[in-house]
Amino acid sequence: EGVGPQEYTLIKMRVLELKGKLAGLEGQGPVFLMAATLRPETMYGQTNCWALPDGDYAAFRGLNGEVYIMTDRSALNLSYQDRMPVTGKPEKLMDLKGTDLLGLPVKSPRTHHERIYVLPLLTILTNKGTGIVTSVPSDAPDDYAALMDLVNKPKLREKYGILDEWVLPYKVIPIIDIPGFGTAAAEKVCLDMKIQSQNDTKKLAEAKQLVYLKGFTDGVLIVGEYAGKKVNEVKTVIKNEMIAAGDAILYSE
Ligand code: A2H
Repeated sequence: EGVGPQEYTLIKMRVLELKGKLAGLEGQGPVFLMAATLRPETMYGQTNCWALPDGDYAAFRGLNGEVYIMTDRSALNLSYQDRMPVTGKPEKLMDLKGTDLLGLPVKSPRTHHERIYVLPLLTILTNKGTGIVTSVPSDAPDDYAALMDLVNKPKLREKYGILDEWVLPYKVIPIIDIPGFGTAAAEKVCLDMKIQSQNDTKKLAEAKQLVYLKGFTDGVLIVGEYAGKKVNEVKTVIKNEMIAAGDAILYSE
């Protein structure tokens, strides 16, 4: 953990169908899950989005008549960063549990698939970021391990009411070449280290260290308009483009 604030990019994932409890948001404007990431340049490789089933979330009035879904804590922080209509007073439209979010189809910027689904990640901390996490199994060991849990364990899918078609068609998408690690570094490291599940936290911490550093210093994008460029040269450019396009906002804590 560093000293001083951490800056995240919040990726705005548009909810495509207001199902279940979210039907109550009909007519309130476009609804977005606000996923906190340190790696905005990896959005090309998203296969799904994560929420904590037991987590407490809520829908808030965002900027430009939009609706943001995130935790209370992150909404309050964001309002003090002048990225909510009223400073220090987020307007809550409804309370939500993570289970209300599971199975929602979302459209996410720079993502290969037109729709990806919200799936359960059990290791999400609600005191960090927004509690919503974007999943890039090619480059994030946590994401790879959690996706494999769902792919390989029908009982786990059943427990959370996750349909096969929300999970099984979504394969790892190679997006960054890291010399020595190949084009799906997180998958390689998880297989090499024989990581068995998302709960293998000790090994996952090591795996993350490995890929994260290497990916940033030596990684080369192999997809999108910056294919052939080094990650550390285009990360900020991609982040700023998404912000300018209204697809992302900054958030610090
Ligand atoms: B990263 P740090 Cl491709 N609980 O985004 C658990 N994990 C969370 C979280 C929460 N509340 N909020 C965000 N995160 C994840 C992409 C990514 C990330 C890649 C590679 C590495 C990576 C796609 N998932 O993070 O503790 C998010 O996953 C490696 C550190 O603030 C976010 O960035 O350092 C990262 O953890 C923030 O973790």
